[in-house]
Amino acid sequence: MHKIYKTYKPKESALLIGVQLEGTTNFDISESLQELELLTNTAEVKVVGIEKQQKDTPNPTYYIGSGKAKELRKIVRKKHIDVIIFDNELSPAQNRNLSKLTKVKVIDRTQVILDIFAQHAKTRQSKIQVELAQLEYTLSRLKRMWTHLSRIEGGIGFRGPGEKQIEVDRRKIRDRIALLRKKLKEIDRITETKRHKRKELFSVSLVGYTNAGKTTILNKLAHSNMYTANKLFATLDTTTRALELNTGDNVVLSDTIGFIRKLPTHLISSFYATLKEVMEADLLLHIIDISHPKLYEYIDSVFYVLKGINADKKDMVMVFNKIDLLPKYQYLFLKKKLRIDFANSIFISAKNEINLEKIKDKIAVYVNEQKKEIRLCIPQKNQSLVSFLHSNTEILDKEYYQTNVYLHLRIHKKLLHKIEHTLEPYFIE
Ligand SMILES: Nc1nc2c(ncn2[C@@H]2O[C@H](COP(=O)(O)OP(=O)(O)OP(=O)(O)O)[C@@H](O)[C@H]2O)c(=O)[nH]1
Ligand SMILES: [Mg+2]
Repeated sequence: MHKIYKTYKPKESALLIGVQLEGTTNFDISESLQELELLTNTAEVKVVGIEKQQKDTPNPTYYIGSGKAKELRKIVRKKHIDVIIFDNELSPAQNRNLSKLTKVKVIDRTQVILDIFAQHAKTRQSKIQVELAQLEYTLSRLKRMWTHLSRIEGGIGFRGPGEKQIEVDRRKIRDRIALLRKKLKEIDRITETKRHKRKELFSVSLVGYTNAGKTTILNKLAHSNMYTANKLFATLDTTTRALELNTGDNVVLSDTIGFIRKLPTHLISSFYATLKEVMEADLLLHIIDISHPKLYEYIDSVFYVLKGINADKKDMVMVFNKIDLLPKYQYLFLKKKLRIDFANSIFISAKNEINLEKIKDKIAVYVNEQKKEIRLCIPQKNQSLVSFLHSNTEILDKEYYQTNVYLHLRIHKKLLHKIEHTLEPYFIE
């Protein structure tokens, strides 16, 4: 049994706070707060107020100025706020001082994200990964002199092993982390065997900002029925489906967890196993919601996360999705600009099934690059090999002569590598 806490207090009321520090613009902070609001809603907590403050440097006691902190106390009472959510990262001391002053719990963006993950974790693997991320987060806070949060109970930010963690000492947390890592390794060993079986197939991974439409694309292309939602982090587990291209080639297509700005590092490291599919992919399809005003920043955040897992140099196709949401002329204008900025791009609507075939054709181009032409002379009596080659390679030419069959074919390099020893006696070029 995992300690992820699944029953939550729905409809807690939250007050969001963002501080505009030196070097950030008012637009940046508004945009970031808007996303925090979406995250908070996804965590099923109601946002009843948003406060902004401009400050050159954070106040050591409260992060915000002390006048503003007292003002918060009044707002909390007046609007019956249950939780204050900071867009900026507070030190444990600032957090404690603020919750003492306002008498409600104070959490930050990372905790909201961890909370959503706790709610969305369905499989054993993702549950362990979420618990691991929560513990790593707590441990890093403990290191920064967390004492305790008395009288503050449950709800957002304190789901999962939350309350218990605070009581147990660091040693226990470390032991638990070690145990979870071991469990993950075991699961990874099993999935690794499955992955190994698929290794000869070309693998394509869908990556992108959360809510861009990755799962919808997988469902449409591979005729599957995975959960999609207008929510952040609807998908936490990696799903893999077979996909047949128009050339007759089979590839594997996998969908995984979405990325977000300021994705907590604990999450990236905990979800390492889930992201393995991305790290080992032959091709990445980077899915972008073209209708989002901040699409360039979203693209940057995705590259940032990819870099963190060493996958930013892989072959990549930019897939701009949701073109149905843009007015025609805005779409045409944007498309022209995006084509200049990203040479390798396609424009689709997964929902309305526009240009989905282009994705398959694009994958086929990459698959073709990975193929090699070879010529073989095989004895006709080796029928099983000949028919295997017929169904798994592209036959360019075939000729029977005496007791042999001559084959000129195009074979995937991975498959060639795998069966090279079998073909060895028959190579003629
Ligand atoms: N209008 C429109 N909506 C779309 C399109 N593609 C996906 N959506 C919607 O966008 C929302 C998110 O889609 P998902 O497929 O769940 O997105 P995702 O990238 O898998 O998101 P996460 O798993 O949360 O990271 C859903 O409500 C979809 O119905 C599209 O082409 N047009
Ligand atoms: Mg998804």
